[in-house]
Amino acid sequence: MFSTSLSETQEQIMLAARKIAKEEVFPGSVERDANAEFSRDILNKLGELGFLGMMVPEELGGAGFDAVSYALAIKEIAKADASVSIVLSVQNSLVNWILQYYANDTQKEKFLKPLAQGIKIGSYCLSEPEAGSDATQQHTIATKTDGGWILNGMKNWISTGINADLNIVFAQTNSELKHKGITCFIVERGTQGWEPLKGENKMGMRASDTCSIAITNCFVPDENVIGSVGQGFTLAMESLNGGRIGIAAQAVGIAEAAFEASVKYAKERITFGKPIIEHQMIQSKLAQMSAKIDASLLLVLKAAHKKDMHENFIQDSAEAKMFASATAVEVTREAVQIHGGYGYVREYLVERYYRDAKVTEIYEGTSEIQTIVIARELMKKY
Ligand code: COS
Repeated sequence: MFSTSLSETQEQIMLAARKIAKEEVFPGSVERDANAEFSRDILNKLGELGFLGMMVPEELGGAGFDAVSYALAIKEIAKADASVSIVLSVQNSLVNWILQYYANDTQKEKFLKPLAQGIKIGSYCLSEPEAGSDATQQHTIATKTDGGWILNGMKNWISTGINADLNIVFAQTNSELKHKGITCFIVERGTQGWEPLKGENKMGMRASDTCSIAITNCFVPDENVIGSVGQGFTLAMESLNGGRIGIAAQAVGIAEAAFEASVKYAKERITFGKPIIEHQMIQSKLAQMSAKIDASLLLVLKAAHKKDMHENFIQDSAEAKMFASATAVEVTREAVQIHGGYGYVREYLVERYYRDAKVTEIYEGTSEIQTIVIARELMKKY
């Protein structure tokens, strides 16, 4: 049964993540945003502490957290710097998850262990210029050759694409079979024909890199096929179910940061002879913000709990992402409003939170896609 109270371990992991976020992740976040600077140093530190292999079992080099603890840790890191949290979310819920559940023992030893130990960073390459929401439309082609496959195509919007050491890549191995002809590969950094292009100049999440990847006659050996040939779309969809918990947790973290900044500011700022927190219109905003953040967190915890219990959580993770991302956008917009003109300039953090929040409604399935996922699950039930 889903309970809102955390276990002692979950509470401790959240508090540990909060401390690390404050001490190691927050410092320099303003400058990293301004300079669009990716910090490998911070990821190395987080990796040493187990944050790059949170849900991977200890025998495979990970920290062995449950999904609830994972979501709480992502929330805390996102509160300090959402750009860092997206790297963790992609690595933990997409890349590591696929390898943990679908890689063979040799692949786990070679690829999953260094990821889980925080030595390597991973990316997840599904999106293409013509395959975003409609993910079945993979135009990257993998052609069979002696001992492996030759990949050709273009990937788009790849988080950590420039800095990743290992890349999970989906490609069409049999176009006639449509989505049942998609296969999952792992491509190592530096492989000939694998070329990350210039980083995108983004509105938010500026300290994480996002790029397109040109794939030209890129040879990938048979031993780098993850799962079986033709099973790739299932891996993509199943991993995204869990990925959406990470993004929802990230959205809650951004919203919490904006809310706390707003309360602090509202207590300090005086208008009409009193702190603005004493004005009912500000109180109304804060009450709405608080209620929606609480509701979002509960949806995240419910989805994560069901994942931990090995129950079907497809609807739950889509609901958590849809609601939490809308909340993050609304809360950060109101935070800017509460700050007035000060909210619109870089001296205060809320304008960054507003910019960072928007993409949570877009990546790992837009809000519109989440409504489709929810509605399809509902139709199966009723
Ligand atoms: N979990 C597990 N399997 C799923 C699934 C899910 N959430 N959604 C679909 N599938 C499976 C289906 O069961 C079906 O399997 P079979 O062919 O074996 O029966 C297969 O995937 C195809 O499903 P469907 O026919 O529903 O595919 P659609 O083309 O209609 O698309 C959506 C389904 C829209 C849900 C899917 O394309 C999607 O999630 N798109 C968003 C992708 C995304 O998040 N992009 C961002 C990239 S990462 S930044």
